[in-house]
Amino acid sequence: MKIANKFLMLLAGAASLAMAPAALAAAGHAVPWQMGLQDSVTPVSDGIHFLHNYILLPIITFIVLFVLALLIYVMVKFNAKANPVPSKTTHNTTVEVLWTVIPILILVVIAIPSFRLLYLERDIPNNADMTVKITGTPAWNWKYAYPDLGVDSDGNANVEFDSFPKSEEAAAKDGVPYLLSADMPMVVPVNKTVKLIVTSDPIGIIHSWTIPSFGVKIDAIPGRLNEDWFNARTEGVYYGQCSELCGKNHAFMPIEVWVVSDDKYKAWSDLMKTGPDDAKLKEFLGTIKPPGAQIAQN
Ligand SMILES: [Cu+2]
Repeated sequence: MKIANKFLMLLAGAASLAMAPAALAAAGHAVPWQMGLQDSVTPVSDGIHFLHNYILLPIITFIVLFVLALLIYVMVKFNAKANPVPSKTTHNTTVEVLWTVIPILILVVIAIPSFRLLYLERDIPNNADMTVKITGTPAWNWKYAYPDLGVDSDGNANVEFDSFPKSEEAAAKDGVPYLLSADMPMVVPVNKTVKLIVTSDPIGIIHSWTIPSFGVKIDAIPGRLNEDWFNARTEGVYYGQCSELCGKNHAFMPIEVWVVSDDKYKAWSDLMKTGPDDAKLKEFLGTIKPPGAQIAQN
C-alpha cells in the first residue's frame, strides 16, 4: 500500500508538470524551447488543447509510469538470484480479462471527447460571416480569394491575390520569421466566423493549409473543395506552413494570416476592391499590421 501511495504521488507530480501552461507565449508561431502546443485563439484550438493537455497527456503519463513500475518490480522480484526456482504459472483469467477490458475503457474515455471535437471541427457553421477561398498552386504558393467582396460575370472573385514567401533579406529587414512570413497576408476580421473553401489548382498537387493557433489543418486537393472554419478572438499575426509533403518547394509556402479589427478589415477590403498596385497596397498594409507580439493566454 505504501508503494502504491508513493507511486500515486509521483504520478500526480508528473501530471502537473506535463499540464503546466507553457511559460513562453508564442507570437502566432513556435518559439525556441517552447513546450506544448502553440497558443490557442479559436474554439477548435481550445478543444485541441484540452484534449491534449488534460486527457491524452495524463493518460499516457500514467501508462508509461505504470509499465515502468511493473518492469522494475519484475526485474527486482523475479531475477535469477532473487527467484532461483521460477513458477510454472501460464494463465490467469482475472489478469487477462483486466488487461483486455481496461485498455478498452481507456480508449472509450479518449474517444468520447475526441469525437465531440471532431464534430466541432468538421461541422461548418451555417452562419459564417464571410468566406475565403484558398488555392494551393503548382508554383508552390497560396492564392486567396474573397467572393464576398464581389464576383465578376464568370463567378470569379474580384478580390484575389497570390501570397509568396518573403525572401530571407526582406524577412530579416522587417524583423519577421523567415519561411513563415508571406509577402501578402490573408486578412480577416476578429471575432468573425470565417468559412474556408480550400482546394488546389487542377493541374497541381496536394497541399495542406494550416494555422496551428486556429486548430485548422485542411488538405488542398486538385479538383476537390474542402471546407473548414475558424473564429479568432485575438488580433494578431498568425503563421503556418504547408503541411502536406508536396514537392521540391514544400518548405517555401508559408501561410500568414492577419486578424484585425472590423474597421481595419473594412479599410483593407475597400482598398482591395479598387485593385491597388503593389506599392500602394504594401504601404497600406503597414498601417493595419496587428501587433505580432504576445497573444492572450487562454
Ligand atoms: Cu505544399
